[in-house]
Amino acid sequence: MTTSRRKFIKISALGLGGVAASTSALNMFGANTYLDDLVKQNVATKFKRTATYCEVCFWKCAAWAYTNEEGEIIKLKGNEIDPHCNGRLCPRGTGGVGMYNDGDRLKTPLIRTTINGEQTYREASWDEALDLIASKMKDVKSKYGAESFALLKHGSPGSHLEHLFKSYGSDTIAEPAYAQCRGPRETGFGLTVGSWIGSPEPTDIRDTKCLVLIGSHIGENMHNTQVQEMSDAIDNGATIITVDPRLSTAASKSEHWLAIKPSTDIALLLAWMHVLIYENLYNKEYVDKYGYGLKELKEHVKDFTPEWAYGITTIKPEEIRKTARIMAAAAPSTIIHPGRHVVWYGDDSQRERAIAMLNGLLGSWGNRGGFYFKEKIKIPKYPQPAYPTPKWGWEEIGEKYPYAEMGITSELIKATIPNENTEHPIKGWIVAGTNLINTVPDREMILKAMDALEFFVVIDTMPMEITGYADVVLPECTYLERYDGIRSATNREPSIALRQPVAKPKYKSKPAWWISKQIGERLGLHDYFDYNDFEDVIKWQLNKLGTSLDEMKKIGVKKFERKSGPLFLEKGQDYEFATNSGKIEFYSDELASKGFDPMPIYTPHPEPPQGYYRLNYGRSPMHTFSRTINNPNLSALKDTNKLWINPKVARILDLRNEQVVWLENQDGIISTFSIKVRVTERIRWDSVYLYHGFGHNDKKLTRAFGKGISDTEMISKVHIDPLMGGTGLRGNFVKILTEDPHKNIEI
Ligand SMILES: Nc1nc2c(c(=O)[nH]1)N[C@H]1C(S)=C(S)[C@@H](COP(=O)(O)OP(=O)(O)OC[C@H]3O[C@@H](n4cnc5c(=O)[nH]c(N)nc54)[C@H](O)[C@@H]3O)O[C@H]1N2
Ligand SMILES: Nc1nc2c(c(=O)[nH]1)N[C@H]1C(S)=C(S)[C@@H](COP(=O)(O)OP(=O)(O)OC[C@H]3O[C@@H](n4cnc5c(=O)[nH]c(N)nc54)[C@H](O)[C@@H]3O)O[C@H]1N2
Ligand code: SF4
Ligand SMILES: [Mo]
Repeated sequence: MTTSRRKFIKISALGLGGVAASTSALNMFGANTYLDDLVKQNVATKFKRTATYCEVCFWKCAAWAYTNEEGEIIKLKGNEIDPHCNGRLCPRGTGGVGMYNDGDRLKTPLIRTTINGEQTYREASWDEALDLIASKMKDVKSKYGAESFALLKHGSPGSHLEHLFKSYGSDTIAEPAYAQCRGPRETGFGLTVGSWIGSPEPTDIRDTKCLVLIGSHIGENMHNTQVQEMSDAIDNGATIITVDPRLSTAASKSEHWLAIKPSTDIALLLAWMHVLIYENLYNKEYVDKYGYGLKELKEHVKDFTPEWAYGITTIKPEEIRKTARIMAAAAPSTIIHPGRHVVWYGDDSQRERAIAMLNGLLGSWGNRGGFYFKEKIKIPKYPQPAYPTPKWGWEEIGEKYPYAEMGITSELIKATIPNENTEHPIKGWIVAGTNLINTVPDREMILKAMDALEFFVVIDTMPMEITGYADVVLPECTYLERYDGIRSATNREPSIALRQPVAKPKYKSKPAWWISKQIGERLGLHDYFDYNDFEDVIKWQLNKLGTSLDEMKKIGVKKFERKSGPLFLEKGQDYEFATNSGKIEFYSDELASKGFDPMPIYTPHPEPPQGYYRLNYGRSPMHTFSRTINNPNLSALKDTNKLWINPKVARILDLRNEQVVWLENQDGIISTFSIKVRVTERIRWDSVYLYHGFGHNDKKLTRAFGKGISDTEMISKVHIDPLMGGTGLRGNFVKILTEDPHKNIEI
């Protein structure tokens, strides 16, 4: 093992982490060493530590927040016993305190008003804003039914609002973490092994011998324990195989980087299955016992040889064979990682199914070094009446997708635009914790929908793009200033974590639980909010769980014993998978009966027209989506994105490093802002690449405004997954403009 490999994406105990930690990162996190020095000098007792969990992304790492005598938050540190972080926060998590300190935060409720013919916001009191919202919700309910008020949400605030909506009678609810994120993988794995992957993923990376990443860029995708476990796996000699058209950080640390032609992954997956089956390398004992439909699969992949796949994927046949043999040799301690943001080309549930099937052939599901059987603690429900049953909800609106198991954001938005279906009108929205403008593709559609709304509320911490369209804007306080629901997530062993206020809410901001309760009471829903403070709810729940708020304040995280049985299958154990056949389904009768392909097939996708390049995007290690770009700590580490261009393309177009360019997509959409070029071999010549989340166009974001290009702005075409409605985002093409297209136009 070389040292450079060992250094791979370690998240250090100080929270300074990541491959991309630069000198400026070191300076920036220098603030933490101050505290550590004090701890060493034994004066740390002056600092108070308060338990919380991070909200900078959805891994929800449990943390200790240290405050000084003035009550200022000095530092965030991972909770040592937390299985989500093992005592280490990623750089974004450490920088979370910047969310609290950001002077650009929303400070007071705002109500849209017109002054001298100009629309603007005026400051309002909480009472006025809440009264207005409640009266509009009553209005919509009496005119159209509660169902016509929709909730678009993400993250912790979403659950409080969801409770309000369900009490009020609406299940017209959706979140981008489904149809713009992981939906297809839940469908693909659900149909094949009978289980959602969920979050955190039940991948036993720390004990794996072979980890295969299909466009999953762990290391830039900073999901904490996965990065840590991958680093350990590399130290322990695991083989990493990365399939990515870009030399991602993970790819650069891999023994095998397969620089696949974008959109052709299913062909590779089929060829791998061909090799495993026809070279008799699959896990025969496991497949005989737990598999269903191998015979059909064998016939199906007969002609999908590595030579066939080579013509499609550009990956050499010997490379396909070699990597298949490596996976088989390591099996069942092999993981073909499901990925997470998997809405790519519209056939995503089928690609995920192919991934699940490969894992099945290798015997990875339920085996050490593969996938473990996850478990979580059910949080007892605080006493309340049953929710009313809505007449319709997210399932009834828009196009129907048989395997959609949650609301589809884009369908809900589309259905808001007045259409011939008058049965399910959507007239009001509350948007909480999601910046739809930078999150959901097809901006024109979103603008039209917002235009058609009778009433529109946004609950956010920051003046993001979406807030500018609302009738009422409510400032939520940050996660460091509030209680939220007890964290309970699946893991190797169940655990819970506490979030409580570390500091008093700044300005006039308030927590989402309070906002929901206030609106609920104004709607006469007192019985659903039968507590004074959310603390009461948490206290009650913790007592039911055999602990207490006092104990949780001391420990932050509590682990529980597993009750569902061992982590892995015993040798020869009888086991029923939660599929129709009770087995891992290589062939799906269920899909066939609904008119879908019972086994995945490869279909070619549109290619970039002459002069255009495929728009590829991904995660910046120092940021979460668009939400952290303005964060003072994190923008100091990375304040803009760049456009990665292959040297061949740079030569053809005569582009240099740092040159300023603009983008125009296949539908003639031109980027609002410019971006600097980064010429690099790390991206294929048929694509360009940029980090997601940049290109903010709200001037109130003083650090983020106008920095870089928003990938979302360039995505106007979506390829919809016919199984579950996911919006494939990777079929957009851009050309590079070297002249300012906005000359003489003020933005
Ligand atoms: N083009 C493109 N689109 C994508 C993706 C992509 O890579 N490219 N990724 C997709 C994926 S995987 C996902 S999961 C989604 C994510 O989608 P979103 O979660 O919508 O992503 P953000 O843009 O970060 O928007 C979060 C919003 O919540 C606000 N916020 C942050 N903390 C709080 C809080 O505590 N309370 C409240 N009320 N608001 C808060 C932020 O200020 C911000 O406005 O985006 C999807 N969309
Ligand atoms: N730092 C950071 N970490 C995050 C987040 C964040 O905002 N910031 N968000 C979190 C969330 S909610 C999610 S869903 C995950 C998403 O994280 P992942 O699921 O790991 O990543 P994606 O964004 O889907 O993948 C981007 C990679 O896919 C490659 N790619 C593009 N096209 C193709 C193709 O056709 N085939 C193949 N094989 N590869 C392709 C790109 O080159 C890039 O390397 O990240 C999570 N972690
Ligand atoms: S992975 Fe990082 S940003 Fe996400 S919850 Fe953990 S510390 Fe916070
Ligand atoms: Mo996501």
